[in-house]
Amino acid sequence: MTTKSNAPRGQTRPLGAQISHMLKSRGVDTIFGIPGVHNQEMYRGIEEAGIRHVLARHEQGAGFMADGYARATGRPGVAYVITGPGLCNIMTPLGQAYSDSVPVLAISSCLDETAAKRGQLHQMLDQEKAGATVCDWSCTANSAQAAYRLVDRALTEFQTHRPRSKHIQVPIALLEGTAEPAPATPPVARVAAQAGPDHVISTIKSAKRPLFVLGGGACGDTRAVRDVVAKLGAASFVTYAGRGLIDVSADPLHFGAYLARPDSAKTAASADCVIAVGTELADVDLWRDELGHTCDFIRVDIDPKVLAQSPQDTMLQMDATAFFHWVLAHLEGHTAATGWTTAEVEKSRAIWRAEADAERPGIVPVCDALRAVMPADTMYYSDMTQFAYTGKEVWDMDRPGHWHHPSGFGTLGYGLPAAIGGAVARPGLPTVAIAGDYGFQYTVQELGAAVELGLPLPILLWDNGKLKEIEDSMIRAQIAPNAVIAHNPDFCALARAYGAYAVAPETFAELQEEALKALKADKPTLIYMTADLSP
Ligand SMILES: Cc1ncc(C[n+]2csc(CCOP(=O)(O)OP(=O)(O)O)c2C)c(N)n1
Ligand SMILES: [Mg+2]
Repeated sequence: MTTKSNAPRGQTRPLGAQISHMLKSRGVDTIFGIPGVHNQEMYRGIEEAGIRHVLARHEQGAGFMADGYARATGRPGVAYVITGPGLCNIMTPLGQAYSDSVPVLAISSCLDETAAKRGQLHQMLDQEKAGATVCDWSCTANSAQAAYRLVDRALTEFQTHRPRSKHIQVPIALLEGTAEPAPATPPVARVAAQAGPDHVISTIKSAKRPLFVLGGGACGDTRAVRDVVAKLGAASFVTYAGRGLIDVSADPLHFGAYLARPDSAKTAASADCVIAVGTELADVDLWRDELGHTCDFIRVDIDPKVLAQSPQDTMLQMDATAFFHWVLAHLEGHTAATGWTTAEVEKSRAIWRAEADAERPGIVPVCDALRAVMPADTMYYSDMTQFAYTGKEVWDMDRPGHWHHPSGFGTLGYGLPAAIGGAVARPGLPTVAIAGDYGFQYTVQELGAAVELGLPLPILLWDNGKLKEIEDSMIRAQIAPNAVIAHNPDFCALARAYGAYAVAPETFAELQEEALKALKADKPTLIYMTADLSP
């Protein structure tokens, strides 16, 4: 620990404060968290550095807010938490950010000594390792220089690698001791321009029925993606994280986000070249083991671990934007004679939409009614509810990165706090939260934070009076449904108790009106919806 410094007076501060100054110098303008006696030195610097702090009501809320902020901006979402329970409480959001490739950085305090001294406040057996189970990495800084290096390493890796959650912990005495400031100049992340081998271009160009599968990792230069797909006359699917990369109203060969429909395997089997970009093709994308293709398969991903999952395919370890620019450069003068027909795409889409409607009745018309009126740049954050599962399939997006869902980890309680982080990140732009009656109660207390912040946030609450997805699953498995009905509070009264607005529209027209009104309000509005909503 540095206690002497050659820095001019006023620059030497407790390390906790220096870390906040350092983050500010690296572009961090907002930190989500909860202070305690262990990490209060990190709070000494926050106001001085000019960083806004959002006080969550639970560290889980802080973590999801940081995640929502990061998904809205592409910039790191940062959270401050205390030793022990603070870190434990934020582990769920860290696991969510890990699985969904979101740049979230949690900085916590930790005890100075754990081996020889038991029974200390907030003590746990191995906090660093606990963090490592849900993060890309979890490291302890044992000096100020190490803390600075770890922060810069995290921020650099967010830009140069697949972004995933990271955890840095700093011993309390180190946070309290004085330290020189962090190095002034942040490291510059450089991603080299890349090109793939020529045979990939010729395979793609000679295909008659090329099919793109676009995941969240393909989000970057949307125009380049659309140009490549159009110039090749390719058909396309998006994963849930890639929704909006292709606008179905402008591209009649876009199948949408229906990859999880079993029959999409037949479509994949009818392609003569599949190009999967920025997608793991994970269980939660396909809900089956295989995509279903039998042809050439080209995988493009920044993460070698994703590519290593299918070594038999053509693998390109590349940044998605670099890939699309590289392909585009080879498509000048190329005229595609597409083997796909708009009729086959339209037919499949209509069947899949009808299937989605039949599986979870009553949701599709509500989605349609809302989609018809919501502003184009609205950003949605959904929880694990049937409303979202259906919405993610049938609600076509015309731009990427505007519907965020806790896909990989599948965590209840994500919707509201993540939407708060998103709304904080995009002041003046429309943000919407979507939750089910059960999941909403995991993080309902963050209504307090949303009210405090005066966020014009509509919260679409889909109340079917139960854990309906689980009940449906039990019935399919021939288990007599149990533990799927919970006593619900009066949600509107609860929201009002927090100081939010609450409405219970009865018709689609009222719902549309209330949703638009909520986007202009001075506080969040709970919009209570049930299957009784009538057209
Ligand atoms: C932290 C966590 N615990 C448990 C689950 C399992 N789970 C998934 S959906 C669900 C029920 C959600 O009920 P509700 O929010 O009312 O949505 P609905 O399915 O009724 O639309 C449960 C318990 C989960 N995804 N996450
Ligand atoms: Mg429910």
